Amino acid sequence: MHKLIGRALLSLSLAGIGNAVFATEQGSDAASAVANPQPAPVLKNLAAFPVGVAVSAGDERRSLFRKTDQQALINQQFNSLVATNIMKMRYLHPAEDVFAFDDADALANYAKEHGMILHGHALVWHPDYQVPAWMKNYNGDWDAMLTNHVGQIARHFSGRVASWDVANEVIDENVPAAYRPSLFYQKMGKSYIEKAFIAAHAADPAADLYYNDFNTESVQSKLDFMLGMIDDFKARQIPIHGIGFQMHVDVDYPSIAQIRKSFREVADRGLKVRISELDVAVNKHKNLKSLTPAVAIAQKARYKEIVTAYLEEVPAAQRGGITVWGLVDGETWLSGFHKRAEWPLLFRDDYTTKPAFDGVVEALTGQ
Ligand code: 9MR
Repeated sequence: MHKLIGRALLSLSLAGIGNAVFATEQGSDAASAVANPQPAPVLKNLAAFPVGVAVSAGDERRSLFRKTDQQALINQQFNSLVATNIMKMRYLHPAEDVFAFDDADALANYAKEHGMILHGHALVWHPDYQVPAWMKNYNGDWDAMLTNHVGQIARHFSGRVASWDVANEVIDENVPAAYRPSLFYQKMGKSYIEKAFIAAHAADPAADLYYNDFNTESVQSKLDFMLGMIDDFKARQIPIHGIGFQMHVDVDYPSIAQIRKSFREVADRGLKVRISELDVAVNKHKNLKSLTPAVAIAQKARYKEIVTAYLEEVPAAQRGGITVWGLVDGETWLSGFHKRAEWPLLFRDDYTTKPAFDGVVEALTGQ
C-alpha cells in the first residue's frame, strides 16, 4: 500500500490532483520524499455494490497464495473475488465421481477471512479444453449427469458463494445469433441451459444465478437473442437473477450508447446486471510498445464512462457489481490472446494506480 499511497501523494504534490499517472508517466520516483501520507481512494468504499477482481489461485503461477505480495492491494481495494480459472468445470469435476474442491475452498476461506464475497465462475462452459475429458466421452443420461454436476458444486459452496455464472457463453454471435452448437447443445438441445439454472437453484436457493457472455454489449443481434432467452426464462419461471456483461471492450468500441442500451434492456426486465470481466484494451491497430500518457488518459475516460453508464442505467437494487478481469496489466489474458502488448487494467505491475483507476474513482464519486 505504501507505493499506492506514495504515488497518489506524489501526484497530489506535483499536479494538485489525485492522479497518479503524471508522477509515473513522467518517470519521477520521488514518492519517498512526500510527507504527511493520506489514504489513496479505496474503490470498495466508494461503491454501494460489490467491486471485484479476478484472481489466480491454487497452484497457478500468479496464485494469490503464491504471489502473496498482491494480497495487500486486493484486500485494500476489493470486496468481491472471482477465480479466473480454478472454479471452472474441469478443475472442480475432474472425473465422473470425483470433485476437487480444495483449491476453491481455500479461495472461499480467503474471501470470508477478508470480508469479501465470492462469485462462482462457471458451472457450465463449452470450450473443448474446459469440458472435463470424461464428460466428452459420457454416454449415459446427460440430463442426470449435468444436474448432478451443477447440483454437487452449487451445494458444496452453498452459503459461501454469493452468486454463480451458471451458464457461460451459450450464444453464438455469428449473424443470425443462435445457440452455440456446443457439446451440451448437441447432447441436450437448448434445455441444458435451463436445466443448469434449475439445478443450481435447487442446490443453493440463496445464490444469485447469472447468465454470462461477451459482446452482448456490442452486437445487437446477440443482445436480442439473449433478451429472448431471458424473456422465455421469465415466462416459464426458470430461476435466473442476473446477466453478466463480460465487457472485454476496446477503448473506442463499442459506443457508450450501445453499452447503455444493453444495460438498460436487461435492467428493464428486472434482472440484476454485473459487469463481470471488465478490461479495456488500448492497443488494437496501434502497435504501441508502452502505454503512452495520451492513451492512458483515453483509457481513463473509457473506464469512467462505463462506470457512469452502469450507475445511470442500472437501478441501485439491481447492481450486482463490477469486477475487473485481473489486478495488474502484466497478468492480462489479452496479451496472449491477441499476441500483442496490452495494458487493460487498473493497476501497473508495481501495484501503482493507473489513470484508469482514477477514472473509476471519478465515476463512483460523481466527478
Ligand atoms: O482469463 C482467463 C484465462 O486465464 C484462461 O486461460 C481462459 C481459459 O480458461 O479463460 C480466461 O477467462 C475467460 C473467462 O473464463 C470467460 N470469459 C472470457 C475470459 C477471457 O478469455
